[in-house]
Amino acid sequence: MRIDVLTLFPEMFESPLSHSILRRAQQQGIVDIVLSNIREYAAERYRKVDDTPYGGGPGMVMMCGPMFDCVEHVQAQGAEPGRIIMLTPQGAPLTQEKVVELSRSPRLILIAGRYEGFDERIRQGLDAEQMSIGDYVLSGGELAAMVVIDAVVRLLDGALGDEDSAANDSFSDGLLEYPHYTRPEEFRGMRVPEILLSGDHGKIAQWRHEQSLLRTQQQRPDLYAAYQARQDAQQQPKKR
Ligand code: 9D3
Repeated sequence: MRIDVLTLFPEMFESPLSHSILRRAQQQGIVDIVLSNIREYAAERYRKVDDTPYGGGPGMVMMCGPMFDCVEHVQAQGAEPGRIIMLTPQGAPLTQEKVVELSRSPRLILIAGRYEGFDERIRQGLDAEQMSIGDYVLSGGELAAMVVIDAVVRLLDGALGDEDSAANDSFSDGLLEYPHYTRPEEFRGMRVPEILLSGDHGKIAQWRHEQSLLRTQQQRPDLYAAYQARQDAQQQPKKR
């Protein structure tokens, strides 16, 4: 997969991309992540990438010119036009389902913005999708783009080591994970549950499933309701 990132702050991406899974995936050729600085596509004098909004109002708006030039430049570097995704608070919040869908694309072009927002003709003219990572306010789209990259790349074939497995993740069966413990058996008076020391793998699996259900019910009633609905649907298939 190729991932292009269009940003005014390419340096923000360097550390996250040079550690752990993201670094390994790039070294192994599983993903090619290319950073482009939008400012390099601005007109020579002043290198302007933003301007005041027509109609007035606060803040600045990202201009069309540099953005179109930057997208067209990176698109010319690959056979695939790619899915163009703008990180904006106006997009639908990212879900694991969406992440899986994105991971099946051969190319993503992520656009991270600053300022109040993008000139609407960027979305329109590039036929870009909009994506948010949740209902809270960030200072720009860069961290959101990194979240998308991290979530997508770890799903690519060969990106995870043997120990990790995407299939075992929270959300893969719609339940939260059971609690984990490692040595020592007792820490500051808190003991590891006896069952985990018993060696009875059947009982342990059962306990972990119960804990998953309990945690999901307590921490994420929304996920729990959806899980139950799925179970009920399996128990009593709709007659047609
Ligand atoms: C004052 C109105 N603000 C809209 C809520 C303006 C505004 C806030 C934050 C405009 C841009 C931003 C920067 N945020 C992003 O670019 C962003 C974002 C986010 O803030 N939250 C969750 N997902 C995303 S994706 C991009």
